[in-house]
Amino acid sequence: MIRKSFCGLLGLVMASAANAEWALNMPKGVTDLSAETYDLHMMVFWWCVAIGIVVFGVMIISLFKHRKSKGAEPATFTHSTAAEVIWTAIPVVILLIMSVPAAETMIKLEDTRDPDLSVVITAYQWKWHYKYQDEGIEFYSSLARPSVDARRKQSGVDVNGVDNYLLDVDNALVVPKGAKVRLLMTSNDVIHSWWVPELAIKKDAIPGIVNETWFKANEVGTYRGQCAELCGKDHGYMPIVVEVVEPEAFQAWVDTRKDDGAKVASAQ
Ligand SMILES: [Cu+2]
Repeated sequence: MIRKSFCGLLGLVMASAANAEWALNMPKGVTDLSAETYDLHMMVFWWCVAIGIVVFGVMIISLFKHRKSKGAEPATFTHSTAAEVIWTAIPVVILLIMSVPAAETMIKLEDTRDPDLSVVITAYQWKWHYKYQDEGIEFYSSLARPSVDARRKQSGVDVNGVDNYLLDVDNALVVPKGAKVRLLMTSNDVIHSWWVPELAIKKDAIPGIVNETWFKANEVGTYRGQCAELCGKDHGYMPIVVEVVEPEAFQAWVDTRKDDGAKVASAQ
C-alpha cells in the first residue's frame, strides 16, 4: 500500500517534470521579482516543513513513549505560564524573521517609478483593452477565434486539436525585453484581475480605481495568463497573452501598428 502510494507520488512528480504545462509548484517566472517571489514562497514552504516535522515529531514521540500500555501516568498540572509564553514567542519570532525579506520584495513590487513603457489596461466583460501611453497605440485583446469556435455547444470541434485552447488571444500585449513596463489597471464594468504567473503579477482591475504594478522581463517569449476574478458568465474566456520581444522587434511592431492606425484614420 505504502509502496503503491509512493510510486503514485513519484509518477506524479515525474509527470509534472515531463509536462511543463502541468506543474505542482508555482513557476519561477522570467523577471527578477518573480524569482524573488518564488524564493520567498519556497522559504516559507521549508519553514512550514521544518515546523511540521518538529511539531508532529514531538507529538508522535510523546504518544509513543507515554502510552498507557507502558503504565504512563497522566500529568496533573492544568496550566503552565512558561509553556504559553514559549509557544507564543517562538511563532512571533518566526513570523518576524519571515517578514523582513517579504517586506523588502513588496517594497520593490510597489516601486513603479521611472518606467520605460506605460500601458493602461482596462478590463471589460469579457476582454482586455491595452493602451500604450506614449506610443499612441491601443487595441482590444479578446479570446482567439479558434477557441471561440471550439467552445460553442455542439461546435463539432475537438478542443484537444486547438492550440492553447482558451489561453490565446487575437492581439497580444507586446513589450520589449529588459524594459521596465508600468501597468495601470482599471475596469469598465465589474472587478477583474490581470494575472500572468510567469511575471508574478496578479492585480485587480477595479472600476473607478487605477491600480499600478510593473515588470521587467528578462527573457523573450510568450507568457499566458487569465482573468483571476469571477467577473460574470464569460470569466473563463478572457485570457491574457504577453509577448516579450527584442527591443528592435518591439520598435518594428510599434511602427507597423502606427501605420495601421494611420490607414484606419485616413479611411474614415
Ligand atoms: Cu474578468
